[in-house]
Amino acid sequence: MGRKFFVGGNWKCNGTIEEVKKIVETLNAGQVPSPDVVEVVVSPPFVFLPIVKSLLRPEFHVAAQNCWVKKGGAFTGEVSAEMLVNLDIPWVILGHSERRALLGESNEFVGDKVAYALSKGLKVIACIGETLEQREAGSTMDVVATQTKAIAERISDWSNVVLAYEPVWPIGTGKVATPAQAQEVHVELRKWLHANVSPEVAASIRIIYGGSVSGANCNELAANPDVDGFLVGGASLKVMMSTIPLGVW
Ligand code: G2H
Repeated sequence: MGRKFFVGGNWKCNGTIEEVKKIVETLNAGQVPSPDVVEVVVSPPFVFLPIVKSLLRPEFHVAAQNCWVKKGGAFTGEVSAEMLVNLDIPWVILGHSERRALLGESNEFVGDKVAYALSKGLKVIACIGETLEQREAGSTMDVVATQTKAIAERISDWSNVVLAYEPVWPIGTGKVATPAQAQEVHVELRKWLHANVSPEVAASIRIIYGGSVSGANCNELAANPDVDGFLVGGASLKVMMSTIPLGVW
């Protein structure tokens, strides 16, 4: 069976209740193919998850942008996987480069988070990607393989994981990776998974691209056979998701 196209909107730390309602309204009015063809998931900040979930059309789903690495308790400021499950939030984004860079989340910590979230029944959008220095040093594949390995060492079932390849240098910069650059890394990631996890996982896992995706570049990116969707940041706030889908499916 083919891999279902996945479009995620990562709203990051943005929005007011009024803005969030407006985005949801536009999304709900969008012309989107059946959920059998495309999966749409939006990721508002924690505080807006319940309202977005309650207002969003039922075939669209929500994702948290993070969760704690283990069972909740005395961890001030954190939100546990159990809480997300309790609120019926099906997805969580883990390992985003902004958290890796700004909050010092290591590969191992992200791997632990992915394993714990999956063990609680959440589906995970696991982010990986290299910095500009790493790309220029020719170590892109080493970096993303090491990040993926830290996850692979901790989980055995990949069926609830979407891998988001998000090179750091095009994030929020408008400097999108070329379709060929995205395809190249996605292919290498599939080869890595084939050799180190299993041929089945390599063939079935959705590898999506993130980093300045917009209405202007999504068609070209999506034309690559190994690009199974997008994680869209800035442009999803401009309600681009109501137009992206029309281009890519
Ligand atoms: C990468 C992406 C969404 P943007 O962070 O995760 O954001 O599309 O703004 O580069």
